[in-house]
Amino acid sequence: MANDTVKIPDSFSDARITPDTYRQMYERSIQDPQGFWADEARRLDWIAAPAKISDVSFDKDDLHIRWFEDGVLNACVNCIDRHLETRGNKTALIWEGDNPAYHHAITYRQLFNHVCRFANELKLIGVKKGDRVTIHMPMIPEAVYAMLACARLGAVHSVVFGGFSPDAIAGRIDDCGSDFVITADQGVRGGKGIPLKDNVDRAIERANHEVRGVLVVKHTGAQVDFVAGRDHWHHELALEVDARCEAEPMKAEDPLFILYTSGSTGKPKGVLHTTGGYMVWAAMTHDYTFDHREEDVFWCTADVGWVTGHTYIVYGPLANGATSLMFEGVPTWPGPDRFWRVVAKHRVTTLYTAPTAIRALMREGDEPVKKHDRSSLRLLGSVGEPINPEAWRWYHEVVGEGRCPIVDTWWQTETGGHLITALPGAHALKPGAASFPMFGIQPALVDNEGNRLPDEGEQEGNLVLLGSWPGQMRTVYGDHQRFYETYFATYPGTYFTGDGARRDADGYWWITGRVDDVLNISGHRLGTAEVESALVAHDLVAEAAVVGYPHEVKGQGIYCYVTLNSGLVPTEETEAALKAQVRSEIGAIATPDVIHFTPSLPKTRSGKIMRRILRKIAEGEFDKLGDTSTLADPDVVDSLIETRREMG
Ligand code: 6R9
Repeated sequence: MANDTVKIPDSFSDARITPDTYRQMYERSIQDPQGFWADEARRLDWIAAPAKISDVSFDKDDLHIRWFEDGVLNACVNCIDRHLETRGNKTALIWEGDNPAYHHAITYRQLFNHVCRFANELKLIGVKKGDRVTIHMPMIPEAVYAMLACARLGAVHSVVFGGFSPDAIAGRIDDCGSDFVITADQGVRGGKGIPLKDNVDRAIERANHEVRGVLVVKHTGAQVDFVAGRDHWHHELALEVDARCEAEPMKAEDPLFILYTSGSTGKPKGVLHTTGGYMVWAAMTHDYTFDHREEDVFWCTADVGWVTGHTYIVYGPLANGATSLMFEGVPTWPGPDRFWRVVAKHRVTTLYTAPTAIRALMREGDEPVKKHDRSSLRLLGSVGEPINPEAWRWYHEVVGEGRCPIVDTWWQTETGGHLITALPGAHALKPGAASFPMFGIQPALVDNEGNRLPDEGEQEGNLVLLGSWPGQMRTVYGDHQRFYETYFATYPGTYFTGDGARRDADGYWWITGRVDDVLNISGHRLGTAEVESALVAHDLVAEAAVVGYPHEVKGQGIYCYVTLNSGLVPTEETEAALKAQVRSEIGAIATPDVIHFTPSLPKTRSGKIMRRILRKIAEGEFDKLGDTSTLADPDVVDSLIETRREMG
């Protein structure tokens, strides 16, 4: 089932990238990178066009990555000013509030005014080029104004997701030494208030680094404390500034932003992206992957606190003069049909979301989807984790009415934008396959000893990338040594992704999951994602997470956490049926040892399942769960432990 393909629909026969153009452009991007990237760089407006294309070394003693080094540009100008002449009255942002009654559109001209004012306010409180500015905001247009205002001044933003705790914010303020914070009184999600300003206050108290200025956006009007001299209302400063602000000319390799992301060890890393290369990558991938058309309404459902929000709500779409939809709420509030109401209301053409959301919505059945008009949709996207074929098919058949291709985009915070993805007019689709490399990307596989696996035929191994691409992160902020150790020490000379992958006989790439999640059952390698996909393919199952645990005979056993569709009560029959399901989908070797039914799984606020915790619970090491502060709902853990104890 996972291997049948879905042909390129006729509606994409005139796509930007066809099978032939893909082949030609990919070939050129590898054979003539200078020429290819010089051409792609022209999609931006440069103050000084770059003559030097790249200067890269992954060597231990000389690790450096530079693209378009002698070019000069401003990212904000590329997202706004250059569109004013032809797209001044075009909608840049559509904002859909948590409350479905609230929504509005912001044109490029209005965006220009808002961002310039915001930038002038930042100047007023002392922000200068090169300063780090922490942004802790709800999903409101002011979050975008804040990011672009920083970019306009050459200040480096560090967006910290609105769901993070005061401790997490404090750690990030300290790590990059940010003197300024931009926040709002409150956020709202699913009708509930989130005390952002209070959290920032507590973070500043706990941080070692002294924060000099806080700019606060009034959103809900909730009562908040103010520290005189430090805190400023945005709407008050807005009265004192004008709506024009010169943009700072930036060198291509000047930093654009820092974004913190978790690794397998240590505290979160500050991933640093610079201006020229990142902007080329954001604009190019948004354009090609989503076959961007002028009249598109592009909805990326991520939060701007994650890289997906940075690249595909803000920088990519706006660099291309697109209409980008920004949603404050959650998929199932006030009802299970919220997503589809938004699609119908704003005539969304391109929907880009995560498998975890798709599975949650799938649980609600087809009716909430089908009662809304989805005729505007032409393309669907997936990001964040491997998508199981079952969810893929539902997304394709029910949501997209079988009309809309799905681009399954594999990439990372570190990569800036898509690296392996299907292109809707270029590739027949295989459900669950990330498919083919983006231009300039050379994926390769290595075994655990670091040996390159052949570039021909079916292979599975650790995914590395040969060479650089413009959107690649440049360093771990303040810790270049860690940058080397994390990504270049494992398989010297290559960038190690931390993911496992399989290339099938047709050359399609399948991401098998983080290699730290790979199971070894009686000496056989098995992707946790494969087992999960088999479980989720069962009619009764909504979601599953699989981890390894020590097993006397087999080395590792397979421990499956399973959430059934709403309203179902697990029985012995269910358990037997699921084991049989996995056995029949993969083979006897993959038969689950333990099935642990649970009403929900421990997830980060971005929806990633926290496997580290699941592994510890499976191992019975309840006192070694580590940091659970980033969980969306910490109570889940207690109930998992209780059930685990009962299971013995
Ligand atoms: C963009 C983003 C990166 C990790 C990555 C991989 C997983 C992301 C995926 C995918 C399979 C996809 N991942 N997209 N796995 N198919 N389409 O999510 O960045 O939060 O840094 O996570 O997510 O394991 O290594 P980030």
